[in-house]
Amino acid sequence: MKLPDFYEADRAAIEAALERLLPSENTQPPSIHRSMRYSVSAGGKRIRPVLCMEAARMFTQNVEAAIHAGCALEFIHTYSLIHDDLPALDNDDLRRGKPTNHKVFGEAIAILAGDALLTLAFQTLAGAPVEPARRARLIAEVAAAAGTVNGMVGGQVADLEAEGKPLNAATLEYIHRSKTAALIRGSIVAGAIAGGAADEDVERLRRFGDNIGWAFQVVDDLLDVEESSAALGKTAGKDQAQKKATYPALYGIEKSRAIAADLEAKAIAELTPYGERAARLRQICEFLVARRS
Ligand code: GRG
Repeated sequence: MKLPDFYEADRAAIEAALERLLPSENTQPPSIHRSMRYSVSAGGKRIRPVLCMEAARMFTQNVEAAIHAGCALEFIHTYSLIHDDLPALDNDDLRRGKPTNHKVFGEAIAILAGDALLTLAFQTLAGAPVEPARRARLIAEVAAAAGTVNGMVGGQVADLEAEGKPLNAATLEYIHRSKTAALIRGSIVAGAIAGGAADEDVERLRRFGDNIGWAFQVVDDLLDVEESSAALGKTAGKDQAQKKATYPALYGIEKSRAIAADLEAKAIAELTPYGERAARLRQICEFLVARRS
């Protein structure tokens, strides 16, 4: 589906900033910098940084700090994909339409590239051009989103431990809200903080982010069933093969679609007080739920 023009413009600003922030390929030791650049530049949708920028734009014209935060979030997201693809986790060969990082650089460098991207994320946040108190809040929010307490790593652990076991709704909800929604919610909250939002707005956007991030993973589950590996740029049909905890597995396709639509509606309802100011965030929601990859 065609992305709105503003999305492409945000994405171009993010690509340029990622390029500036990553050490060049010939910086010593070159192997790790090649490996980091390979996965970051393999062509993701850049959803997290675009959400971060657009959340900030609701409160300010100056989105420089949000671009820093967005790049940090994209570094963390990319680290999670590299590690998730490793033989010890999902053991996958294809990501973003290319061979996975460990297939190209070997497992040791792939592990270290993930570690290095996580570290670079916090270095990037520490350099965000925003007053120190907000910078500290950005660091805390992003760390929590990526961490173990209702965050990405906690969700990933629950996901691994649920494999092959009988499904239940509460565990499935915890996995999706932690593994995936936490970083999406964190991107939106970071954007609001970087943009100077009042506390009440930060909390409203947190609820928005939780619901749209959760919907995003329900849609991801549906795409794994409905789309081909070529369309997704990653191996399709793996969830069922690995007996993963997914919405289609527990509720079936139709009900899962209805759940995603309901979560999208709940997310969009949080934007009501902002009227036209939130038009772009609404458009991104539509794209996230209707996407085919
Ligand atoms: C710490 C050893 C270790 C591993 C970490 C935390 C983790 C492994 C993995 C994160 C879990 C994960 C991969 C969740 C899936 C989230 C998801 C739907 C990813 C795909 O996001 P898109 O569609 O991808 O935004 P692109 O490629 O477009 O950026």
